[in-house]
Amino acid sequence: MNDKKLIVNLFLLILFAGINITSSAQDKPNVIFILADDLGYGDLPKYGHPYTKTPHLDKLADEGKRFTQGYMSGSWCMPARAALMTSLFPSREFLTTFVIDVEKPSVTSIMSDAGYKTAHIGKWHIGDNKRGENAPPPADYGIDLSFTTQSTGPGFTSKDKKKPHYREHTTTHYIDMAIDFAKSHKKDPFFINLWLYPTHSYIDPLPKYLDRFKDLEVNIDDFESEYQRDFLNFVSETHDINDAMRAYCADVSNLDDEIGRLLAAIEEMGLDDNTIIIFSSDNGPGPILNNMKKLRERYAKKPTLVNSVGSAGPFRQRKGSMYEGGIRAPWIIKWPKKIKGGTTDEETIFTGVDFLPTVAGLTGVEVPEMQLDGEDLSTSVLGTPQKRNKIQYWSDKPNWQVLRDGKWKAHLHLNKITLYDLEADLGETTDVASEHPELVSKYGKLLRAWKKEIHKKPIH
Ligand SMILES: [Ca+2]
Repeated sequence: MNDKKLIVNLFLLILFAGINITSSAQDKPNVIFILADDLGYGDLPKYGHPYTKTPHLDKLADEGKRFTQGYMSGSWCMPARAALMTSLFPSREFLTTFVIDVEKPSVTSIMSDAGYKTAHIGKWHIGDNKRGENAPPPADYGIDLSFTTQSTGPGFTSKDKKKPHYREHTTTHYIDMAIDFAKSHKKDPFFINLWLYPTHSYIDPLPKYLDRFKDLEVNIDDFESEYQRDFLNFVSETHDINDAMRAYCADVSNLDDEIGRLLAAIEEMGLDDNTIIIFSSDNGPGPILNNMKKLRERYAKKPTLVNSVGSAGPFRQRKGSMYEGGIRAPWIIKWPKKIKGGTTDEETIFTGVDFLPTVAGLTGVEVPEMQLDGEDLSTSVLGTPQKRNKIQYWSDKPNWQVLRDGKWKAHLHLNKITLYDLEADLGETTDVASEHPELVSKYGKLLRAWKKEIHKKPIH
């Protein structure tokens, strides 16, 4: 081979290698993970809400897959979000440090290492200087672009926060940023955490969304769940339930319209077919029902709090609880290229710690050697329901641990074991522990061992 031929061959080799890299990068699906805040399991029409209107999220479900046995791995913002990022139960470390360990892999660092362009836009709340000393900024977790609240990274100024309807305008701003990020990385695979504010209190809806619900008259009996009816009756004692529900529905509409705008932009860019869109919420609906007297006083003082009239669907309790109402979450996943639209998975138990390994599974990204409390459930996303291998645990408080194993949910609360059959009793109304001594013994051992393992250090 003469020199000229060698140069030509080398050139062709480099050219084809380049093409290969480009085509494999283009084959990699993009991922956009939209996380709502305090939106209840029962707050979308697809999950049974009688009044909210969410045409864009309905369409997402019609074109994707909806899970009905979905969870978060924490019952409030911080632990739930830490679990999504790390695939670790938050009570292992996070609930003592309030910072996710920057030395350990996170979903964003893993995606970044695999060649993805990564963004985190919206709430962070997994390490700031309020809770968690010297918390690293989001950029230290393999995130190329971050614009966040409750973090040590860039975000809105205190002047921005004083503007009218600041909270509502954050959503528009974040959606704009996500669209711009997708536009700038049309040719790269990208991963976006888009963690939006609605429907966390305080709600101050924009007039155009309130207008949509101005004629809504609430009939509390329209809610099938006795828990939700009891809660709405409690709110009605001090406030006009129509006003509260109109405001809440307006907030959900605002969220839905903005998500619609993002989905339309992704379609316009021609990225729809190979972009995985995931939607969920970080915990059950607010408020936390731990002290009704205090709550009544708080509502009287700050009436806008009353707008938190979200629904946990058929589940017991709300945000902050280890009952299902605190931890169940809607999960909707759309990926036109691979997922059959309009399907519902009612069997797979899908939790927050499964997010990292499942995203890796769906995108073909290798997970490094690391501790994982979740598992890759991509088979259930792409095909048929999947039986999980790992029992799922929760514990946001030292005196309350729970586990889910198949249809069974066991609680170790104040040193007592209770057992619920979630197949027969979604609302955890009937403790069947006395009928199943063998399960009480098995789960009691597991929960006590779990408690011992996670509470070597004091929690909170
Ligand atoms: Ca939350």
